[in-house]
Amino acid sequence: MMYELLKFSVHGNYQGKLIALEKGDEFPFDIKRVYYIWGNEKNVIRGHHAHRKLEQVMVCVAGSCDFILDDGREKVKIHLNDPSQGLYIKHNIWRTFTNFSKDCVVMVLASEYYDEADYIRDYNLFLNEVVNN
Ligand code: T46
Repeated sequence: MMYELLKFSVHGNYQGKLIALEKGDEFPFDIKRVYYIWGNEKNVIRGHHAHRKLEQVMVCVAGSCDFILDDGREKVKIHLNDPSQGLYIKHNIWRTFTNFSKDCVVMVLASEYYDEADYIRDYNLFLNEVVNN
């Protein structure tokens, strides 16, 4: 399976809404790192890489964008526009993301600390390393 869409429980009342994420039934791993991405022009294409080990959950906390995932055999496009939804991507999946709304903020929860050696940034290397082995 290339990805899972996680649905988070929302605590809501007259004040507004709140989501809390911690490892357990609703969240798959211990979070070691959080980063967020915003201020992208609509048609910018980010990503263009896979990870050897890292697992991540992407949450579009404001606005919307599209993730395109590729396991070397097929591609899928997932539209994110709901802060109560998390896109869970395990390792060995090539990803790009684009089609950013002006107000888009993507928060990413990661299973590992930042490590450039974990990135596969060459598509042919990805195919050789991941798909053909
Ligand atoms: C991913 C997608 C969704 C750091 O110094 N620390 C970090 O934790 C991260 C994520 C990045 N950086 C530096 C490395 C680059 O100089 O920030 C710069 C931009 O990173 P990158 O070009 O990898 O950004 P994206 O948007 O292409 O990819 C990022 C994540 O790197 C990646 O894991 O899955 O967001």
